[in-house]
Amino acid sequence: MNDAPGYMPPKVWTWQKENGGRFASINRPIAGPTHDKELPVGRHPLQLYSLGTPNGVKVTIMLEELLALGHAGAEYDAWLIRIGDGNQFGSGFVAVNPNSKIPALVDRSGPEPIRVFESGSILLYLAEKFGAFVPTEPAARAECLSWLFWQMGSAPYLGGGFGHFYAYAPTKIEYAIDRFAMEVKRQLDVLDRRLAETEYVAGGDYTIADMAIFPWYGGLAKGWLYGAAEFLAVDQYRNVQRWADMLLERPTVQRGRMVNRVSGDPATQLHERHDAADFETKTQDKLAPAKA
Ligand SMILES: N[C@@H](CCC(=O)N[C@@H](CS)C(=O)NCC(=O)O)C(=O)O
Repeated sequence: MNDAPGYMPPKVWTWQKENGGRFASINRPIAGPTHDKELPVGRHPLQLYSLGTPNGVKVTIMLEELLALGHAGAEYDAWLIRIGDGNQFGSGFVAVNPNSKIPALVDRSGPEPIRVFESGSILLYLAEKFGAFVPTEPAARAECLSWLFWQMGSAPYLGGGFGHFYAYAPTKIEYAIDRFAMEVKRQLDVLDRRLAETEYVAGGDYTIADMAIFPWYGGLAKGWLYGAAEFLAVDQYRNVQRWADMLLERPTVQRGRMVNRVSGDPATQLHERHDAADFETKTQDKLAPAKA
């Protein structure tokens, strides 16, 4: 096996700053803010502080879905949190999410602001607030929430496990890549078998379970994550592919994927979203002739 040679853990772990791999500059063993920085507040009831990663995209898809359904109360300002620059450690962000990770939401529609952190919790909060995308009938609701929490429990193996060791770790460790590739393929198979039985993940209806799972497992199936499509042979998961293609056709999903995005084709990046017209401006930018 091609393992890193001869590491013996010391009696007590100490922080070796240079050992953090690609994220050495932001990973720390302590919580709390590193600097004072208030968060900006826009004019809409909902203030989102996020980045266009799979966890961030779950929430922007949900907000775009709610707006498309006509819920004006779902109007939102999406502010950019650049995690590579440590924005998640500013005092204002930490006050909204003590865990210092995007996405974080503040609902300012009531007498007192309500903070919500953890993407699954934000999806459920919004679904309950607007009475949409989560079933009320007990069996259907249980199925939806089971798949939502399946995603929350599973994705760390995909991102923090497989993605980290396959794409980001400074050395390729066969044992770690093997272990997490096996688990991620098992997860893809779980989803594939489910989607062989039902149109959407929780059954016949599109729900927050789809919105949570799509950016991770749909993204993996479509080859957007970690350059691992061939390695994991994602084409073999035909039902996941069918479902991901179906969701990708939704204009709401397309818009949600643009918000707070800072990589890829510049035409697909809307760094901040403060108005529905921001998407059109973006499209016009794309169509406008280049300035001489
Ligand atoms: N369980 C959390 C995970 C959030 C998460 O890991 N966010 C990442 C970006 S996808 C982050 O903010 N990382 C910054 C850091 O770890 O400092 C959720 O679903 O909201």
